[in-house]
Amino acid sequence: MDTIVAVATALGESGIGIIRVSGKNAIAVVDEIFEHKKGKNLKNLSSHRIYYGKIVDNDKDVVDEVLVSLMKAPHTYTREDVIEINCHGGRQAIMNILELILADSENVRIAEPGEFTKRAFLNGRIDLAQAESVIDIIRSQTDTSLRMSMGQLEGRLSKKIAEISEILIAVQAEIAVDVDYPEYEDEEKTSNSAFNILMEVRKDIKRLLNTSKTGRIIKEGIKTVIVGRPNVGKSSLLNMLLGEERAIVTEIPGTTRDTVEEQLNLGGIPLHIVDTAGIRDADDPIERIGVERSKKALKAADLVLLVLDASENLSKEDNQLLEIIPKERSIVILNKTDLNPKISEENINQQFPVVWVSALKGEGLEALENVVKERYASGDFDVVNDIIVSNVRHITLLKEAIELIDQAIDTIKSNMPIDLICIDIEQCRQKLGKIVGKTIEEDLLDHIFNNFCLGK
Ligand SMILES: Nc1nc2c(ncn2[C@@H]2O[C@H](COP(=O)(O)OP(=O)(O)OP(=O)(O)O)[C@@H](O)[C@H]2O)c(=O)[nH]1
Ligand SMILES: [Mg+2]
Repeated sequence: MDTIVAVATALGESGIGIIRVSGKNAIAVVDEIFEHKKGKNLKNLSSHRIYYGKIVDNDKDVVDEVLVSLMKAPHTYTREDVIEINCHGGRQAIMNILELILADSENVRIAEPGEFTKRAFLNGRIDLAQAESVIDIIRSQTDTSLRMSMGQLEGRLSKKIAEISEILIAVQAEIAVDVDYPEYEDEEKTSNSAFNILMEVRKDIKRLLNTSKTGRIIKEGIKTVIVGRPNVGKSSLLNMLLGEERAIVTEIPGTTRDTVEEQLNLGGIPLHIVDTAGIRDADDPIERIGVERSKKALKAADLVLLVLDASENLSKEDNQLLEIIPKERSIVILNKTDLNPKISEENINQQFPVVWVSALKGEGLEALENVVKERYASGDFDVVNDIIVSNVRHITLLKEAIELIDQAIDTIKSNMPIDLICIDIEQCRQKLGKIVGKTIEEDLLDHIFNNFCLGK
């Protein structure tokens, strides 16, 4: 494999920046530009140590003062030789060093996104499910989501998949014996035992799948949409939740034309939140498009926050909205409580939880937090210790695996020859194998790792 290099830290002003090199030429490439304080070459120094020195250009001018981590194969992130150069964090220092390394274009090239982790997978240090968890860890917005992804990196899901696969192999083996030595085996006994085992396997996979809704919410956030008629304070509510002036707020109805999307953390629960254009029968064509989008967002949401202006009587639009929002997924926000209230909870259909808020004064945040927590806290699962499936690819494969188990179970139930279920079981094992990357196509691999950031 080629030797690759990339900047592993975010580019911007920071204390340090890290440039990472991996591959058989890694040490030689860095030795060309690194002047160790004691004049030694990295190739002659011990592994898993950090060395102080300078990066110099072709004219031996000093480019930066650095610390170089030397990690010789195989005990490294990629299982190849890895060097990490810790330089000053400014964009220029990092780019100058990167350019110097890339000048040796015969021996090193820039890495693709996720290529270091892809190598960790291809070289057998981690399996595919673990590799996928790395990007989830990087993207984690909450402690819960970080812990969930760490569990996957530690191999909890992989271990469970391996367990299930082994059970399936045992079933296959038993059937094979039955077919090869029918005189010693009792087909009915084999059938019964296969049936019982498959029912258990089904339960196991089902249990994993049952965690996927929680898993998805923990990872992607609850899809939340703020709706209401114009000027009730939707954008103000978004800004209050974010703690910054993200969306434009004015006293003019129809201020928000297009949807505004943000990711936020509400008391440990991640929300993917959308502020929408006020819903009314608009004449303005641009506003009308916005209103259509709001209605669409309403349909796709896990959670709807309907904002009403408590300082005004319920209008026709408010009542219409109260009719169309989904009963089990909505919370009614009575905003502008700093003004004289004209509506009270009695005016609202009792099916909805009601929260009083003043987005202007920043009041009521905690009450809203509590209602959301009550609804979505992952009470049923222990995110730290349970296996929680959150990756769409894994969920799809588990669903396919369960279908194959069901087919096999049906075959046994209808008293067909037992060896007929072997194909289903084999295919089921292959589906499970794809989760950990045992049987996987090259283009799918590219697709998975292309979602990574550079330098990881
Ligand atoms: N007194 C008071 N005024 C508020 C409160 N929240 C919002 N407002 C005011 O109400 C007006 C409209 O606020 P926005 O947040 O723009 O309302 P919106 O629902 O996003 O409006 P559109 O985008 O036009 O649909 C602004 O003048 C806000 O300052 C509140 O809690 N109390
Ligand atoms: Mg608005």
